[in-house]
Formats: sequence, structure tokens, C-alpha cells
Amino acid sequence: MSLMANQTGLPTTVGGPNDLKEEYEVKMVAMKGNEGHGFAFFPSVLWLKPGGTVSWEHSTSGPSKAVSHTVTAFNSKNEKPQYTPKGSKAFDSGVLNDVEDASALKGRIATHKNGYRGQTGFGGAWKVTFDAPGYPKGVYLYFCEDHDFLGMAGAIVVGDVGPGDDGWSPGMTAPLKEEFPQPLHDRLTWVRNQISSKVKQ
Ligand SMILES: [Cu+2]
Repeated sequence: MSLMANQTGLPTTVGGPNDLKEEYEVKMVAMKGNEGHGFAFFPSVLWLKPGGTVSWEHSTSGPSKAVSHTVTAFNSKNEKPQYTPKGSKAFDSGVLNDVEDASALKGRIATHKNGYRGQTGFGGAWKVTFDAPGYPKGVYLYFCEDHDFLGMAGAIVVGDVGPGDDGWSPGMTAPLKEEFPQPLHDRLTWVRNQISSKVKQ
């Protein structure tokens, strides 16, 4: 699908059940001239060691541009379907700015659910350390609140988990909402297929 034909040169999947990363930077990408398909997290699927850290950063690799994003867990505490392990904390970055001078954005994004946060200007990173008990092993699906309708979503897989393990559900098993925009539905389906295919190897 379109996600694979990305123009950034960045990998769409990193790690696997036998290749858990200690830390990794996920790039937030908005491709120029490809609005319907080019909004993505790269990698969209990342395997992480329990206790490992993910940082999210803006990218202008390839023909992409700077745009504000969020990193938001599919969690009932974020008023979304729960596609993260039972009892896990609900990470939500708030708006991650797309400019060096965050004051330029005041007013423009004040209506965001989590309001304005100034600590993450362009080039800065926003981090989550996936350690228990707040972040137990399992599959964490997440999305960008500003671009979920364009399919901007991804997964962090913490630990070597598979069907039947704690944390495999609900991320891998809960039905995707029918009312999701098609690009979001497609991306989450692609993400789940990537995870399943690696686990079966
Ligand atoms: Cu976004």
C-alpha cells in the first residue's frame, strides 16, 4: 500500500520479536504534495525492550515538510477505543510544534484538546519510557490527533509478545471502529499485519 511507497528513505518497520530496541527515534513525517497518504510515523511499527525509550521527532527527510503533530495513545482515557494493554497509562504529547519559536503558534493551536505546550519546538523530541507498571509489555497503537483522518498512526510493541500473551490484546484483537476514516482504518490494518507477520516467523 501507499505507506510502503514512502519517499523519505526511512524504514517503515524496525526491530522484531528477536530484535528489541533499547531506544529509538520515530520520525513524524508530512510529505509534500501527498496529503492523503504522506502523513506517517516512520517507523510505523517499532519493537522495543521493556523499559526502553521512544522519542518522537519532526522530520523533513525527503520531500516532506514541517507540520505540528501529536503522539496520542488509543486509550479510553484519551476518549478513544482502547488499543493498548489493559491498565496502561494513556500517553498524549499534546501539540508538538513545527517551529523553533513556539510563541509563533500561540492562538493557532490553542483549541487543541490538550492546549498549547511549548516544550517541543521543531527539532525537539518528546519521549516515553515504556516501563511497567504504567507501561507493561504489549502492543500500543497510537495516532496523531491532527492527522488521524489521513491515516497517521503507528504501533510500539514492547517485549516479545504474541497471541495469548498479556498485552497482545486489545491492541491486536479489538475490532477497529467502523466509523474510522478509511485511511486510518487502512493504516491500522497494515500495522497489525506487519506485527502478525513478524511474530509468525
Ligand atoms: Cu500529524
